[in-house]
Amino acid sequence: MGTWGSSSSGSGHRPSPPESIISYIPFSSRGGSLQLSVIIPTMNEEESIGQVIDSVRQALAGWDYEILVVDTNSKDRTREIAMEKGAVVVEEPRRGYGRAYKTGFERAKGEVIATLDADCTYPAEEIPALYGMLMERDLEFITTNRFARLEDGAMTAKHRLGNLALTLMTNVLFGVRIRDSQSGMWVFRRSILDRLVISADGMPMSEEIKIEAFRKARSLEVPIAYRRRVGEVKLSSWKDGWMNMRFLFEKRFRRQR
Ligand SMILES: Nc1nc2c(ncn2[C@@H]2O[C@H](COP(=O)(O)OP(=O)(O)OP(=O)(O)O)[C@@H](O)[C@H]2O)c(=O)[nH]1
Ligand SMILES: [Mg+2]
Repeated sequence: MGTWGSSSSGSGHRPSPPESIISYIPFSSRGGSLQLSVIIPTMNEEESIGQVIDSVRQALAGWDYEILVVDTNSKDRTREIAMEKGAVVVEEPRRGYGRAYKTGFERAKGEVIATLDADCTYPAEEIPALYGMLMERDLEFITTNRFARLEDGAMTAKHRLGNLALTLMTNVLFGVRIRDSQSGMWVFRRSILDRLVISADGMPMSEEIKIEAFRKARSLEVPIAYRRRVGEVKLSSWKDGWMNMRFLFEKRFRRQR
């Protein structure tokens, strides 16, 4: 099955035991299936989480789905609002965007998983079309390109430049062809997680899942609209940009997976 592992625990250490027996069951053969799991990672997103859940519900009326909100120590009303709106709240106290997704994947019951941020930037209304494309074209993984329809003010020039550099380097180092290596909206079959090696616990998980999927699964990048964020920015541009760049080199030259 897929290797989740946190980055590494030093030599001579025994691998830590799985958090639950469910970790032993391949993603491809887990029971209790739903059509779709929508996973939303959150950290202090009370201003926007309600609106994001509402837009997912509106888009998926009549579908057989669940919404998992994976929350890391929110000090505001994020968890309360998510519960009030009927989402399943999964508490993941360990920091990290990638960590939150790995925990969400372990809990997801959907045959297909859709992801998006809790900040109203991604178009939840496009989930059904992306799902349809996945099925009709017999794809396994779809990621999205935010640069296709970028709303005014949705991304600073600095972020745009950073994204461009990271995407270029991703393509050069891994021989893939994508336009937006940092998009956080993906729609994919849960079963492919058995094949993907996802080592990053932080923001680099976003580029890593695309690299893995584009190399190991039938994958496509699709244009979407991207909107201005609601609520406080969690990203530290220089620090996260640098970590993402460093991760690409480490994955390519050190980890050799
Ligand atoms: N559970 C969890 N969620 C996180 C963590 N870090 C970020 N998030 C969430 O992950 C999503 C992406 O984070 P953002 O701050 O929006 O990062 P970004 O989209 O790259 O940057 P913006 O352009 O500012 O939106 C948001 O919904 C955050 O609340 C974390 O450590 N744990
Ligand atoms: Mg965001």
